[in-house]
Amino acid sequence: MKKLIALVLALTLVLSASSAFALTIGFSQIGQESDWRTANTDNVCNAIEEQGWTLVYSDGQQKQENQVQALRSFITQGVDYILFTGVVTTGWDEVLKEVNEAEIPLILLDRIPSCVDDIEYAAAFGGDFVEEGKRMVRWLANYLEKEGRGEEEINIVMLEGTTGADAQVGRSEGILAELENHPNMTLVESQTGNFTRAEGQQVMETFLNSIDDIDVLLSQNDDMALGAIEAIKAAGLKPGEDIIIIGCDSVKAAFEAIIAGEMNCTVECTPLYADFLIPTIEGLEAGETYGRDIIHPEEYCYDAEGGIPYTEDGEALSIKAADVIDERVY
Ligand code: GYE
Repeated sequence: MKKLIALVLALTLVLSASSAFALTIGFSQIGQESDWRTANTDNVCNAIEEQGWTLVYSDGQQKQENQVQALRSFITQGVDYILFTGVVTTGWDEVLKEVNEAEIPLILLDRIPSCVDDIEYAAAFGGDFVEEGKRMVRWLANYLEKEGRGEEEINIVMLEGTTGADAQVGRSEGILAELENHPNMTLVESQTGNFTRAEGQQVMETFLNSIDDIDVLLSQNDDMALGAIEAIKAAGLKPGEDIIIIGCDSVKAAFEAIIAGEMNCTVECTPLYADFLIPTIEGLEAGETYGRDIIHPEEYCYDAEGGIPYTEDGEALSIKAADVIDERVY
C-alpha cells in the first residue's frame, strides 16, 4: 500500500511539473564554440525537457550543410516546432521555405537569417548585435575620458566572430559606426577568431608580433578575449593594463578576469532564452500570435568599478562585476 501511495505521489509530481501538451521540438543548434553557446544549449534543452516535451537536438558543428540536413530531417519527422539558429546569415532561403511549406511553426533564436523578410516564422528572439558593438566602443570612449586619455591617439585591434555570422556582422557594423565618432581611435587590424578561445589566442599572438603599440583589444566575444589574455601574458605584457580589453557576452569567466584586473569590460548578450521560449510555445499552442518583431532581451554592461555610461543617451551605467558575479548562471 505504501508503495502504491508513493507511486501515485511520484506520478502526480511528474504530471504537474510537465506541460499539458505533448510536443516534439526540433532544435538545430550551430555547435559548441563558446561558453555562451554551452549556456544557450543547456538553458533551451533543459527547459524543453522540463516541460515533458520531446526534444530532437541537432548539433551542426559549425557547418551550414549539417544544419540544412537537420532541418530537412525535422520536416520528415513531422516535429511540432522548429527552433533554429543559423551559423551564418545567408543561404537559408530554400530550406526555410521548405519548413514553411511543411507548415511547421519556425522559431528563430539568437542569430537571425538574412532571408527573414521572405519567410514565415512564429516568433523570433535574438541579441541586438549592432547595439552591442556600439556599446563596446561607447564604454571605451567613456572609460578613456574618465582616465584622462580622451584626446590620446588610440590603436585598436579587433577579434571578429565567425565570418558571416549574424553576431559578427552586427557587432562589426556597430563598432565601425561608433568609431566614426572618435577620430582619435584607429582600428589598425581586424581578424576572425571564430568565437573560440584557441583562435582568439592564436590571432592575438600574430597581432602582437606584427603591431608595436596596441592600446585596446575589442573582442566580439568573451572567449576570444580570454584566449587573447593568454597571448598577451606570454608576450610579457599586462592584460587589462598595458592593453585595455573589452569583450562581449558577459560569461562568468569574463567576470573573473575583470575581477582579477586582466580584462576591463564585457558587454552583455544573454544566452538564456528559455524564459521567452517556453511561454511563447505555450501561447502558440493556445492560439496566440506574436507578429514579426524580433525580440531583444534587456542587457547590461559590466566592468571593474561600475558607473561608466554605454548607451546613446548616456543614462545606463556599467555594473561592477564583483557585485553580481555570484548571481551569474553562465
Ligand atoms: O556572442 C558567441 C557565440 O550568436 C550571440 O555566438 C551569439 C554568439 C556569442 O559563440 O560567444
